[in-house]
Amino acid sequence: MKKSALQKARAAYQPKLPIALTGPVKVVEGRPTESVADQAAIKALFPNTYGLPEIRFEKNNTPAPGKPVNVGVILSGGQAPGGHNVICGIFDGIKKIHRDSRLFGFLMGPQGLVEHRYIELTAPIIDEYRNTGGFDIIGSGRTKLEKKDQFDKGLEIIRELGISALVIVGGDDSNTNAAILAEYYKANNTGVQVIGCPKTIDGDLKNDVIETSFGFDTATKVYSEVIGNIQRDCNSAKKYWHFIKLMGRSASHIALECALQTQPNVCLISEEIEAKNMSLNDVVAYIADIVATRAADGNNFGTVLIPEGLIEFIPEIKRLIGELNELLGANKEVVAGMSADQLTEFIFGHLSPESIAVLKSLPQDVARQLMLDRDPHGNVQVSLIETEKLLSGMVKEKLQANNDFAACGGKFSPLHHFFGYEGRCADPSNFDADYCYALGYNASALINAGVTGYMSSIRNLVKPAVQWIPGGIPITMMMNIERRNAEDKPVIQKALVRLDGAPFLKFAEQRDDWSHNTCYIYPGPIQYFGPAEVCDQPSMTLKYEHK
Ligand code: FBP
Repeated sequence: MKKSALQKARAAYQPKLPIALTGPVKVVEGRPTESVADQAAIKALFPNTYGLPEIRFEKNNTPAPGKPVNVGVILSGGQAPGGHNVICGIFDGIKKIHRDSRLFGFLMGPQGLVEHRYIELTAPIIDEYRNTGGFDIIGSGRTKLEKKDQFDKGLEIIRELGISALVIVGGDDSNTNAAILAEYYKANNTGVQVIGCPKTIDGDLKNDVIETSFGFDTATKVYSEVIGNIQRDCNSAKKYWHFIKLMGRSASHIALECALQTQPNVCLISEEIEAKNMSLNDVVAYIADIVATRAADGNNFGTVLIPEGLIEFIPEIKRLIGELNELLGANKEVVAGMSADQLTEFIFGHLSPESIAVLKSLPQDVARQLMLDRDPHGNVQVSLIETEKLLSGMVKEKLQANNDFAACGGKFSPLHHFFGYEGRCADPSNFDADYCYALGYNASALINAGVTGYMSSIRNLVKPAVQWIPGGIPITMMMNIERRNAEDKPVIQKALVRLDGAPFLKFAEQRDDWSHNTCYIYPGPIQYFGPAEVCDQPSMTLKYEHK
């Protein structure tokens, strides 16, 4: 693989490890845990992996000789910067335990395990990928690992390769599946451990014990750089309104973090819109009002950040999606072979009159996406819905009906952007490079400790990396029961933006100033080499949450 000069220099970067992981470790067990909600139901579903204690690793001065271990790794779901370093960390960790340990990578996500497609990850391969972005070392996929025949098929190759532990690197859905797999392998006395790693740029896999998922830091820094560049352009020409949709699925963490980094004129937070019960019209009126006020001050330009999941949080659309999920989930067999037209007719024949009215009020392509496009986990594919165009079109209509806007010579020229894929495979920031390497290295310590059903956890992340605290969290501890596709399912609770949390409150106290005055910040590109205050800073979300 040909490398750029930066990549060559970057390959030599040695990620920092928490001090506790720099030598042999001892396991310190905490108290038994409970799931975040629905304790009885989760306990009944996970009789072998429920209630396990949290684990912390401390430095051990008496090294214990390790045995060789064969480990399998799977990258699951959307790409996130730093995934390669998780794999490098696992590799270095198991080699440290014993030099004859081996690492196998299953290709293109969980399906690789089921279909027995894999490669052995040897030192020359690993060295090619240190500190690089992307998941291309083994590829990723969104297959849902949830059925007994998939688990049994996986076990065949696990046995053939002498694998005793599997590391699943994924978001909330993939780690939910990791917990189910861990329970199944434990219940059947297979001796195969399953360890999860918290990945997703969306930042929604976090809680009291997992401070952040990896990839969020780099992705938001990449988007903030580009938003900053747009704002500088916008402030130079003073003629466009930029509507910028940002990835992040349901949660608005990415939009909020980018707003804190760049201070745009408008940033919508889906969770707030739902809490205030704002209709689509209310949201449009809010933006149009800011556009008109800025126009009255002679500022016919600005920036609007839109979280990609916004549409799901507008109460009338949320109700519609809920009804669609129930309807399609309860009629899986009936709708299975239907053409798009037949399905549309079926849906219109069964929805409530209110939801039909909402569906009809939406542009045709948006209505179609809500009805027909779902990912394998049943999620609406919000990244495909052009909310930025929907909103700017409606804002334009509202402004045309506003005489004051015309009277002050207001012009409204919107431009549209969607930032998502641009940031998911960027070379990891120093934070993500260190965090991911530590997560992987720590996963090898969990394997060596003989546990299963745990998520690799590194805490104290606002401190320098050497002070980070490594350990493991039972995945069942993060679970509750939720309605998915017309069924009650055990799932890891998704972390949405908390309206009483420090990052949102910080934003809320400043946003009026940002709307009416022009207070843009231009963060510039990620710096990999240089002073720690420029290169080694965690996200603002993490700083405010753990101050
Ligand atoms: P994960 O939750 O699997 O990490 O994926 C996150 C994400 O990047 C979302 O922000 C986005 O909505 C989705 O993936 C896009 O999916 P795809 O890569 O399948 O287009």
